[in-house]
Amino acid sequence: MTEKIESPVVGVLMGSSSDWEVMGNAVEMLKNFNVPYEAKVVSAHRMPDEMFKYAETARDRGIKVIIAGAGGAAHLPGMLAAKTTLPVLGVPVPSRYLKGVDSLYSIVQMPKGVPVGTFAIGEAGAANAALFAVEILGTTCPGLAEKLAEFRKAQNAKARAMELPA
Ligand code: RP5
Repeated sequence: MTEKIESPVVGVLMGSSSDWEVMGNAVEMLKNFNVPYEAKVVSAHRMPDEMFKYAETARDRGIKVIIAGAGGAAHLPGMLAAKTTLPVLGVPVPSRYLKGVDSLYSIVQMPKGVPVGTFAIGEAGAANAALFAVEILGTTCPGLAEKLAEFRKAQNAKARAMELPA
């Protein structure tokens, strides 16, 4: 029997393995929704040729959304977006000295014409970028849209059950 291997529809890229602690939150969320993904280190300034190749070939390989996390002068999301018309979601990774405010400004301030959807600095941004990718995929996949609705319901129930100290 041949096992059906689902090819990835979301690419989770990061500029360094040091970004994994944050970007792993995106992967975890995609796993929760059973979305086939691939995760790779593709550094914009250390692997520029590989970065361009990834962006140029992603659509033909079946990728629908790219999530890109980077820290510091975080040009990875913007440069990927320059080379593909797939949606690129940028996650600012906290940096050592400026704590990710540099990453945020680098990613969010794309000049008009080449958009990058920019998320919050750190874990919340990574998780929300994955949720946003699921929402995009959910526009054409009713099963995913249903799972998202269940996810929201669970959050609602959790918040309603919250209690404060007397
Ligand atoms: C960026 O430089 C990476 O995205 C990472 O956030 C930062 C530091 O990289 P390392 O020096 O830890 O490899 O390109």
